[in-house]
Amino acid sequence: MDVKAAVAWEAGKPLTLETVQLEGPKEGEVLVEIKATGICHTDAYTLSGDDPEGLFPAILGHEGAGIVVEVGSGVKSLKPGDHVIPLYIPECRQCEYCLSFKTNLCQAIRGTQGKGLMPDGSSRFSKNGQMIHHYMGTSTFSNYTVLPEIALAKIREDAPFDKVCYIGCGVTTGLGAVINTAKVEPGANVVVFGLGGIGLNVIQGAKMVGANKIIGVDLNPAKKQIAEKFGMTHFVNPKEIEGDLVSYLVELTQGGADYSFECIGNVKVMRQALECCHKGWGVSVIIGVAGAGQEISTRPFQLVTGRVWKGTAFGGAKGRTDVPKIVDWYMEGKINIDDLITHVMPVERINEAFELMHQGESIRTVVTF
Ligand code: NAD
Ligand code: AHE
Ligand code: ZN
Repeated sequence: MDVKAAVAWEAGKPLTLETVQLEGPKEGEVLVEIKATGICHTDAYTLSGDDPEGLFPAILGHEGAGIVVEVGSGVKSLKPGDHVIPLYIPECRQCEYCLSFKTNLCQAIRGTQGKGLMPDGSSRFSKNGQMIHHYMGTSTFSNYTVLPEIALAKIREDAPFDKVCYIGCGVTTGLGAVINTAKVEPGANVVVFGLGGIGLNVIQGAKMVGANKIIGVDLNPAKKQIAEKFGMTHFVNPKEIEGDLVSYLVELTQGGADYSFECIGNVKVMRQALECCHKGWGVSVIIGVAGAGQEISTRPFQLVTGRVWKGTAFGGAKGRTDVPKIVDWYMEGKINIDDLITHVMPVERINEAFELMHQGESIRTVVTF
């Protein structure tokens, strides 16, 4: 069928809105009509050319929500009409990783997904016979997309697509980093580096679990007001600090953060995030994604003296199990998504959405089809 998609033809170039061809679902696959999708910094990262797994041409996008249109043979858990959120980390419930109950990193289809292909090794997208890659197994910058059944979370039908699409990445990543990965306890002091679409959800999660000091660090002073609304107790702009930022944060937390989160993708900041943690027990969680060739470093002494460096993907959430619950939290008013979606626009204006992110003017932009 012909579908409407924003295509990334090459790194560093704007997306172009095109009519492309999409093949129907094969065995174990599902055709989904995407109703809305958020723009995450990871989409911009891959488009920039910094992603070592970045492939072109591709249809980017991994923060969507939509409706099942058709299912391929063998699909049991979904039917046409079901409302779904695509998962860039699937949950097969069968692989060694899923069965370990130690990680959310289901590996059932990771190999082909990283090559921009469906599990059978081919792409469903093309333009006049030229193959176009899938992205993160989701390709939500298209009004229709095909996904494996194991990469779809079924959600309640009264949830608005243009809000809950954000649960497909940013909301779950931020809340999950606090709840699943760090397991922040009531009374803990928390430092969050980067108050964008992810960091503000870390703040929301820290407030939810009863953290004491919730310190936000960002170069953009405009982030202070919104972060306070979500529970930040102290704002630190590194440009306004005299002297060393790490020492400043250790003093502000009277000994160091119990938990810190890097939500930027800057390896220098990752080091600061580790080193501002409390001696003996502080845990620093890396969420930000850094470009090809970038490496983190610190003195081993930082770890010898009890600080712990961890990372998290999709907040440690198991998508088919956890995403429907987070949708319920939103529908029950337990979490705030609406105030983080600062812009909504038709897909025709998708390049403007990237621009707003780069200018620091949006938290999340959602594009609709
Ligand atoms: P964003 O652009 O919305 O937010 C980034 C924020 O960092 C902005 O507020 C910016 O002002 C601030 N910032 C930039 N440089 C800074 C510095 N040196 N010091 C302090 N603040 C600084 O991005 P986002 O969508 O929130 O994504 C954040 C990061 O998380 C990206 O690297 C993204 O790729 C990554 N990410 C990872 C996962 C995961 O599963 N691990 C999921 C989603 C996003
Ligand atoms: N191809 C990138 C990987 C980037 C990355 O770490 N992605 C996260 C999700 S970011 C969502 O906004 C992730 O899920 N990682 C686990 C995985 O298996 O990719 C690179 O840098 O190589
Ligand atoms: Zn994302």
